[in-house]
Amino acid sequence: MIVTATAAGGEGRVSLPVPVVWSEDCLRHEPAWEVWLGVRDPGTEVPARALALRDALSAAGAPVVPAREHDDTVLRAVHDPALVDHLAQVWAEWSAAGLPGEYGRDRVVPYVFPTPGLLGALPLRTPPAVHGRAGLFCYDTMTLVGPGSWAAIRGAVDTALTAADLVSGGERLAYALCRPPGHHVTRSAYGGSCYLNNAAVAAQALRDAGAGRVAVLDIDAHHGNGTQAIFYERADVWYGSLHVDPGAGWFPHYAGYADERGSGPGAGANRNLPLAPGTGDDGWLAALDVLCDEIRERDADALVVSLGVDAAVGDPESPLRVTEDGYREAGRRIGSLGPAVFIQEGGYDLASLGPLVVATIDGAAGWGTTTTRG
Ligand code: SP5
Ligand code: ZN
Repeated sequence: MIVTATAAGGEGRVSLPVPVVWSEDCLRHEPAWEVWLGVRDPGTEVPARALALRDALSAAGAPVVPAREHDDTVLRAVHDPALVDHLAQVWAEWSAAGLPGEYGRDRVVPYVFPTPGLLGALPLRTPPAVHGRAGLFCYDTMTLVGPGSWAAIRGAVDTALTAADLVSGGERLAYALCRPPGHHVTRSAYGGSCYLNNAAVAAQALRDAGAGRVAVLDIDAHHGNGTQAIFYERADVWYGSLHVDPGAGWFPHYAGYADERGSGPGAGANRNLPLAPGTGDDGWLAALDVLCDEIRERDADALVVSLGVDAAVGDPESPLRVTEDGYREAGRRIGSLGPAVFIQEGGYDLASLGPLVVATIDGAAGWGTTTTRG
């Protein structure tokens, strides 16, 4: 029996019984800026996000578990090893080229992108100059690399893998406090404030640990184009997302449309539910139900949840209008699906981030209701 918190708290209160996986390294990435439409704006995906989340989850009583180091086996299966090597080395090369010191370029930002229209029939080369090579792996100007970035990027992967281990080992739920986030990263290209795809790595780890069918449910406000791309031709990992309609002018602009259903062996194993700007709890939860039904029909053995809380009404980065109660209800519905690894994605309102994630995880754990359950 679980005795749950009362409105007054105190007597009978039990802690949020979901392990929170944490790596101090995740604080080391300081993007500093986002170059958006040619102007350098202050970064939104800041270390304070992780501290706000950790503090709120600890205050709710969740056990904080250190991330364990993992080798690169799963990471290099999910991603092009050239992308992993690039991220590990690019800051050192950028510094060695004198770009920060002599030219005031304090972060890695690409300026030339090898689009299909540029290349035509030419082979895709690897430019020797690091400032030219940056655009080979990065598809936007908002996702900057600095001195501590690699430690945080790799720490986030270890965080996701540790949470996946916990669920493979029998925990019903685990939460990975990943930062930087990951769902915009394809097999070989990063962007959207993301560098390596933590959720995709967790999904592959669950597969490797014996789950035959894995579902990735993405409730971040933005479409997870990277996760979709990684699994687009696979039948063993289903991907479903609800997000603000890219066709209404929102990032990632080129993916996230309803007619993207998977291809080859993965045909039918991808589902996008784009939502109109302004969509609130009712429309968002109705779309969530469509995805939950599909996950049940597929009889997934394990679930990865890309948990972005930027669909919240107070978030500066999306026009969706989901409330904290909406997130709690989403948590309940997701929690009923089976074992789940929650991976932190976006969410940028520092004041409400923590309560939103606590509400979601709390809903999933079935904890925090006002009655005593048996
Ligand atoms: C993980 C995640 O949520 N990535 C989202 C990246 C999308 N960023 C788009 C940024 C657009 C420019 N922001 C303008 C700030 C207005 N408040
Ligand atoms: Zn987002």
